[in-house]
Amino acid sequence: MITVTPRRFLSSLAFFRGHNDNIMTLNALRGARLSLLRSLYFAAVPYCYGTLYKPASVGTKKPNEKLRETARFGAMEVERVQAVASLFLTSDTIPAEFIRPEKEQPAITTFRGPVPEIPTIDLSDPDEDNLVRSIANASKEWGIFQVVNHGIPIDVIRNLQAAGRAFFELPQEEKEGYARPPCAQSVEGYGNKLQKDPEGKKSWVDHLFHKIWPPSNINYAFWPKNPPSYREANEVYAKYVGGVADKLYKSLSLGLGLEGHVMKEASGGEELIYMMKINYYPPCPRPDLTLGVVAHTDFSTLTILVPNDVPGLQVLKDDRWIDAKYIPNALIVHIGDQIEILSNGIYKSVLHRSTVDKGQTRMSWPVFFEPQPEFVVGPLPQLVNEPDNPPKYKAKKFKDYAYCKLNKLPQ
Ligand SMILES: O=C(O)CCC(=O)C(=O)O
Repeated sequence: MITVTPRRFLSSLAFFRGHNDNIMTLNALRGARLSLLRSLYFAAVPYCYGTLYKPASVGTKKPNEKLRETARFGAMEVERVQAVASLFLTSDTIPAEFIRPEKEQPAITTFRGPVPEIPTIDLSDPDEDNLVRSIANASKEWGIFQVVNHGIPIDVIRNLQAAGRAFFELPQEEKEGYARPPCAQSVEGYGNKLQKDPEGKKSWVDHLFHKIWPPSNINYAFWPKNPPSYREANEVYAKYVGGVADKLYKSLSLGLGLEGHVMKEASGGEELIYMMKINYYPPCPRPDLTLGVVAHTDFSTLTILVPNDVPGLQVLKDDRWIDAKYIPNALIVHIGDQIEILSNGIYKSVLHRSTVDKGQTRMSWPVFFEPQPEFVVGPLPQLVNEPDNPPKYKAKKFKDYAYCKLNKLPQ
């Protein structure tokens, strides 16, 4: 019996193209190849995951070893959503594992009536009391707000975006050189799907994670060498975004009647890790059925996110999923779980998710401000008193919090 491996199947497609160019129009050929590749996707995915991919990638391989490995196991590229999307460009369907249950599908669950807008805050407001009040109120009522006049020059943001986009436009094999080793403890690297999904569903997004601060924690193996501007763009952005975070921590402290330095120190102080993530949501033929990032709150203290101009972020407000408006040059700030814990529940971490677009690539650049793994976070003693106001959360090391959350275990 001849076993049809994904590689044999691909070679026969190459043969097919070579011998039929003269009798088929290029477009017809492309259509035929796409539908054959789509069939290959459906036929080969279990094989690739179960047989080829696993044994080849167990262990912690260096990025360049992974690159060679991907070249050998070329069919592995179907694992990335960007590659899947390119096979379904002209289709009116998507693979079943991307179709969310109805209770999550954006077409069914997005609220379309009149809604209040996520607060927008001018960070250059000279009236500090007003600024503190606006940030504290938005953090209590929404857990999310947009900031304008934040002081990060437009060029710094454009350079960050251009470098990230150029990375995702590299050939698949080159991107695989930065893949997160499957058994690694850290989230750093190129890949998708971090959290376990009990129903085995997938999300329409690929990502790249790497630390951008502090310098002693950076692993440059996960920083793309291409485009060459990538490193400088990220280093410059790290300096600026840290300044915005400092300003926010200060207002969040003052908003609780605490001294300005408290929140940052209790979040990890100068050792705070800035974890960059780039989300790449390719165009999707059925954005009504799928999600980019599924509903979650962030593990972080704060998250500061740069979006591109394709809307997609949604937040749950008063039990309704509502769209975040795209505001040119604004940054989106999420209150994360650790600030909710430190404030003993006064500030709320925001439940959010992202949708995808039919015709355009959506991208976003969240930076998660996280404590070091061993750093302990719990309700601030200044905000707790027994018996009236007992702690609502356990104090625990950040690494233990993250482990429980990633593995859906009780905190
Ligand atoms: O892309 C977005 O707007 C949201 C991304 C997000 O929530 C995440 O990456 O955790």
